[in-house]
Amino acid sequence: MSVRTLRIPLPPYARRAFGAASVTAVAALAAALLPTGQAGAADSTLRSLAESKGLYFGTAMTQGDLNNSALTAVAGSQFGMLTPGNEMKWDTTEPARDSFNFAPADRLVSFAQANSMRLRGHTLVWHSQLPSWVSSLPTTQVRAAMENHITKEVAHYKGRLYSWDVVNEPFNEDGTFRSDAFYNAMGSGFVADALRTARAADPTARLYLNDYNIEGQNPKSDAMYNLVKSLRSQGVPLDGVGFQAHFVLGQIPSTFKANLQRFAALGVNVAITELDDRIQLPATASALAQQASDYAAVVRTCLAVTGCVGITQWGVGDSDSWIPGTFPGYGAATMYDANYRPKPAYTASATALGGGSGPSPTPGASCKVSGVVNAWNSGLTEDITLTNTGSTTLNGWSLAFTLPAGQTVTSSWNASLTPATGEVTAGNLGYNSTLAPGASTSFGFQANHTGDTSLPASFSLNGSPCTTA
Ligand code: G2I
Repeated sequence: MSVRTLRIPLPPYARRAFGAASVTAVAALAAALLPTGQAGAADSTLRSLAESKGLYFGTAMTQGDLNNSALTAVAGSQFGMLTPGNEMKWDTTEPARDSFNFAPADRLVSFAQANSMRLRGHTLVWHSQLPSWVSSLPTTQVRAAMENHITKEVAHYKGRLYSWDVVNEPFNEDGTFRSDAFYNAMGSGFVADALRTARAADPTARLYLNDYNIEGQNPKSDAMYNLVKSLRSQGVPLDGVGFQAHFVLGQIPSTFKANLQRFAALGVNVAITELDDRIQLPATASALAQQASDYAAVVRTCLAVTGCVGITQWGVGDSDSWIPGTFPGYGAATMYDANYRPKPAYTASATALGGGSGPSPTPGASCKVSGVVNAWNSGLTEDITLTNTGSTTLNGWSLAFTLPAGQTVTSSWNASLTPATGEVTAGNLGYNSTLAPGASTSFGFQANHTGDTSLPASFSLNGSPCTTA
C-alpha cells in the first residue's frame, strides 16, 4: 500500500490557493483548516473508563518497578488499583519469627497513595514464598504463627487497603486441599481461622480467597465454590473470590462467565486478580489480535457479571511479567510492550469499557486499509482509507496500527487518535461510527518524524488484522 505522492491532501481550493508554497506552511495551514475538535489524542485511560463503569482496573508492581519512570508513568495514570507483586508475602514481611519488615511494601503503598490508587493486599497465607521457619514449625505451633502473622500484617495496613487476599491457592487441580503447612497443621479449618483473624485486625478491608485455574467450571473451581458456600453459611467473614486468570492465548474457558456468576450468586464479590494472556513467541500480528479479543472478552465478562468489581493485570508491561521466566518460549502476556507502548489488547480493553466512541469489539471483523503519505523535512501528513470487507455492519470502529519509530502525531481529522506514538488506535467520531459491509471511511493525521516517513503497519480493526492495499 505504499502509494507515495507529493500531493498535499487538502481541499482543492487550498491546493490551488497555495500552489508550490512551502509544504510546511501548507501543512500547518492544513491543520488549521481541518474540522475543529477532532485533533489530538483521547484523554481517557483504562482507569477512568473502568471507573465510569463502576469497576477498577489495576496492576501489580514490585518495588524495583518504582525506579522505572516509564513504568510508573503508565501505572500511575492508567491503573486505579495496585497489588504489590511480592512485597506483602510472608518471606518479605516476616522472614524470621515475629520479626516484621514492611518497608518494601510501604514504598508501594506510598506510590499508590501518591497516585490515588487503591490497594489489594497480597497475600497472607500461601504455601509459596513462605519462609522455612514456618514450614518447619511443629504442627502444634502453626496456628499461633499464622494468627500472629495475619494480625500484625493486617494491623500495619489497617484502614489503608481495599482488600486482602487472605488465603492464596489453597487447592490442588483435582479440588483436594493442597497439603501445605497450614492444611497439614489445621485441616481445612485454617481458612476460616485466617479469615476471622484478618477481620478482627481490620474490619474495613474486603477479605478474599484467591486461586488460579478456577476461572472455568472444573473440579478445582467446584471445590472453591463449595468452600465459599460453606464459609458463608457459617457466617465466616468472606467478601470476595479472586480469579487469577493467567490465561493462554485463545483459551479463555467457555464457562468463565457462568462460573463467575455462580460465585456471585453466593453473595461474594468476584475479581480478576492477576490477568495475563501468554503468547508463544514470537508474537505475530494475528496473535496480538487474538490477545486483544481475549482481553476484551475478560472485560466484557466482568462487566456482564453483577458482583464483578474489577480487573488487575499481573505486571504493567511485557518485560515486567513473570511469564517468560516461568514458561520459556512464552511471553508478550500483557497490554503493554517492553517500551510501555499500548498493544492491541489495551485498545480492545479500553474499547470494551466504552472508550473511543464506544465501538464494541467485533470478532471476525474483516478490513482493508490503504494510505497516502506526504512528507517534508520534519513532518508529514497521512490519509488512511479503511474499508469494511466483512459481512457485518460495524457500529463503532477502532483501527489499531503501529507508527514507524520517530513519528509523533500532532493532530488528526475524522478520527480520534491515541496515543501519539507507537501502537496507535484511531477511533471513529460520532458521524462516521457506522461502517456498512463494503463501505469505506477516511481519516488522517499530521505527524512529526525523525527520518522514517513510511506508512504505519500492522493494522487491525476491532481486534482483527486488516489487509493492506
Ligand atoms: O507466579 C505468578 C503468580 C501466581 N499467583 C500468585 C502470585 O503471587 C504469583 O506472583 C509471582 C510473582 O509475580 C513473581 O515475582 O510469584 C512468584 C513466586 O511464586 C514471584 O517470583 C519470585 C521468584 O520466583 C523468586 O526467585 C524471586 O526471589 O519472585 C521473587 C522475588 O523477586
